[in-house]
Amino acid sequence: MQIRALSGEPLGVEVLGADLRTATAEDVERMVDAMHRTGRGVLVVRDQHLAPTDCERACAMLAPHFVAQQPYTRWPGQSKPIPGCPHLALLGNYRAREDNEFGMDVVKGEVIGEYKPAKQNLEEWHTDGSFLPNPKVAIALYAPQLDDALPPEGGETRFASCTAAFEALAREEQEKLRGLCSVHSWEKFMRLLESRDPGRQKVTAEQIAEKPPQLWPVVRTHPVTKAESLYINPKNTAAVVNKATGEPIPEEDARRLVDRLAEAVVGDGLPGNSKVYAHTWKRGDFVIWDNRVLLHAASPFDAEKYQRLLFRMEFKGEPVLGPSTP
Ligand SMILES: O=C(O)CCC(=O)C(=O)O
Repeated sequence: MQIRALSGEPLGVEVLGADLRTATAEDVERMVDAMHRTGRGVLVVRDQHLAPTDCERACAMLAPHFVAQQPYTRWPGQSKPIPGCPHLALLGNYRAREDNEFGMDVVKGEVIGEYKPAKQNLEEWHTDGSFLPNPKVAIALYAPQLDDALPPEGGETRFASCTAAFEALAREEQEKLRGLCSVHSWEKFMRLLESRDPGRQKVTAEQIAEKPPQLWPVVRTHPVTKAESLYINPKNTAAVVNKATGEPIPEEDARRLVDRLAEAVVGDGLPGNSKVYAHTWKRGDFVIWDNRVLLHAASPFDAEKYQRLLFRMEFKGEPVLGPSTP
């Protein structure tokens, strides 16, 4: 097994010559260690041949490093369950080649994944579930060995490091940011999705009450590497609050600050930008990323011409640790 930094990229390590169907706990530990220490939170394992149940096994092996596997709880628009794979969801516009593809309750020709067209803009960049009391620690995607399930252009998954962005800031600015928190709001996120799609069912006051906003530090510490990084989510930030006084800063200043910090992380967000690793999917790629220290975004592709299918798994959350220098 060879583990090396992704050549010419700002982040990411790749593993060659490994098989996640038979990898030992020691192999997995080496991969995760390289992902944290060298990869700034992105690990790409190449050339895998994984059935859905093998993905389950791979994630069970990874789980001790990322709190625990998160069971897949389905809401409208998401993929149907795969029998025997309680942690697995499907992403993309792929149509079943036959009835009961992957053992699912689907008919030939049915779209079997959750498909949300991506945009190229900065708004697409996010970290998953920051509005939860325990934001997710990691997400994994796998590109199955199918010859018609990846677009030949577009459809990359883009990553940018919130740790690198924090480290590049001036000391005085780092110090200022350590004194701020931001409000991560599920309602704000839902209203954004509703504004993009007027036909989308509006969330109710009751649903909003079930997911109250969370106040998280703008600078967080990684529990393993102890590195500090920015923790922002432009899609769902409702306010920025001064930690010492508990007072929100003026709304316009908060919006400008979050936009500026997002730009510090992703630049213009486009593939080719020196801050961005755009993962071009190949059949058999298994990618896991540390959701605590990265922003990510899917790139658009021509869904009229091409199909895309990825298996998706996630890992449970943990409370966000504040700055290591109070
Ligand atoms: O489809 C992709 O490339 C990214 C998916 C994503 O944003 C996620 O799983 O949170």
